[in-house]
Amino acid sequence: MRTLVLGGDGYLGWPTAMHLCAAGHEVSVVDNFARRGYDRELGVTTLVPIAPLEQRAWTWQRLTGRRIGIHIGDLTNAEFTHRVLDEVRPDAVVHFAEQRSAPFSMIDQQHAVYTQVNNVVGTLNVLYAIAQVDPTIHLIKLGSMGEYGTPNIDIEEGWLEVTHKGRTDRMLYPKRPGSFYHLSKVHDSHNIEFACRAWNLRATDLNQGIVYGQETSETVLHPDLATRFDYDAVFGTVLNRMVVQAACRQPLTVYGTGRQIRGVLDIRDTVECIRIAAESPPAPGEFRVFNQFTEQFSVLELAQLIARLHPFPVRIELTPNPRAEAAEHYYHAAHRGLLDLGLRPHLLSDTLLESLFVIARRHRRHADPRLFEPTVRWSPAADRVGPAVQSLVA
Ligand code: NAD
Ligand code: USQ
Repeated sequence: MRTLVLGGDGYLGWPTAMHLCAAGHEVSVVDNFARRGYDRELGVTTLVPIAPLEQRAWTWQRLTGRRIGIHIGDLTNAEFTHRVLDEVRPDAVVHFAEQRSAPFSMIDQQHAVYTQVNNVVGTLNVLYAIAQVDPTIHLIKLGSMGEYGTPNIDIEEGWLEVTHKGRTDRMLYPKRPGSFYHLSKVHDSHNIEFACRAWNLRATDLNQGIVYGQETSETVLHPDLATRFDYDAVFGTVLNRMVVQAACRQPLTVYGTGRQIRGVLDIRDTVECIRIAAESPPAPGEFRVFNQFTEQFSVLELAQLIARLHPFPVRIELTPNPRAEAAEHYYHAAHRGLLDLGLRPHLLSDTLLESLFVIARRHRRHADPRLFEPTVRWSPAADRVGPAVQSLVA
């Protein structure tokens, strides 16, 4: 297969590109290095050092004899996006290339607008490029479990059969997300479903849970092939953050009561889910949705698991929740689709012991404990509106 990975310099995009290449795909990646730019803006760095994209691809080719093509550019540029698809002519496009932090999208108006323009316009350009270059290309789009929010009914895989006043229809599952970032994913999902219906495109929307871990079979081959590992309060996700907090002998920051429940998965399962989805495409016109997570925990349970397994004593600290989210709620989400296609999940407790604690310990001297403190609140900052919005979007 020929596969184009958008966002191929990112935490998940780079390991996925190598995983698909190792599985025999002919792989090219696209990135505009926006993520490395957010690091500079926020004054944060990945715990594990990462090589420049060209060096990653060069080392990969030297070690495996397989080439990963690189295209540098911004998906919000329609002409660039169309040109890359036309040049590569892929069978599948894997789309990771979005601003993916909920706190980043809630910093202020400027960051909310940037997030939605970057994500929604980028995805629209990808849809147009596919429709114009070759409508049989399979779009595999990374969505988020957070699109659903925490409804008081079971969460289905994308679709819900609704009976209303005696009539029944199959409808997109109603969404109630918790940040402007998560909302951008909802807007994407609606745009993609419409393009499948109106233009007969084929797409898989992967509503992924929170990813943990840093190592895959390919990233461990050489330090140049490592992927990033964020632990700061804006881009660090809860599990990766808490593992680094434990290694630095700092308290684990549980927001609120810690009773909020989330689906999680190992980074090795992410890359495998993408391979599985790419190699079994949906029919033309189909908008297929999978809920991509393997286990679910409350945030407090995650902290307690880390505390129980960690080699040194760990303190858990309940801190006031900077986010607006349900403190306690029902949570039961279907996630059969990928298991039915053959996914064999890794378990969090094994990954903590075999890999995550070791990585955090090895790199803990690079960690800046000031970055553990949550800095972004969900209430709107009154002091930053107006012209700055334009500059970030531009
Ligand atoms: P990341 O920020 O590490 O990677 C995203 C990459 O896309 C970056 O390299 C960035 O430079 C690039 N990018 C962003 N906007 C772009 C644009 N306009 N043009 C070209 N490139 C652009 O994020 P990640 O953690 O690898 O996440 C990848 C995807 O998976 C995202 O869409 C995210 O929403 C989704 N996801 C991530 C997680 C997680 O826990 N990390 C969980 C669920 C879903
Ligand atoms: N949390 C803490 N302490 C922390 C950090 C987070 O208690 O130090 C809590 C948050 O309040 C939240 C939960 O942990 O309830 C998850 O937060 P997170 O930052 O790990 O995850 P989230 O903001 O939801 O975003 C991450 C990725 C995003 C992806 C999403 C999947 O950044 O790209 O879409 O996970 S999901 O959560 O399923 O929507």
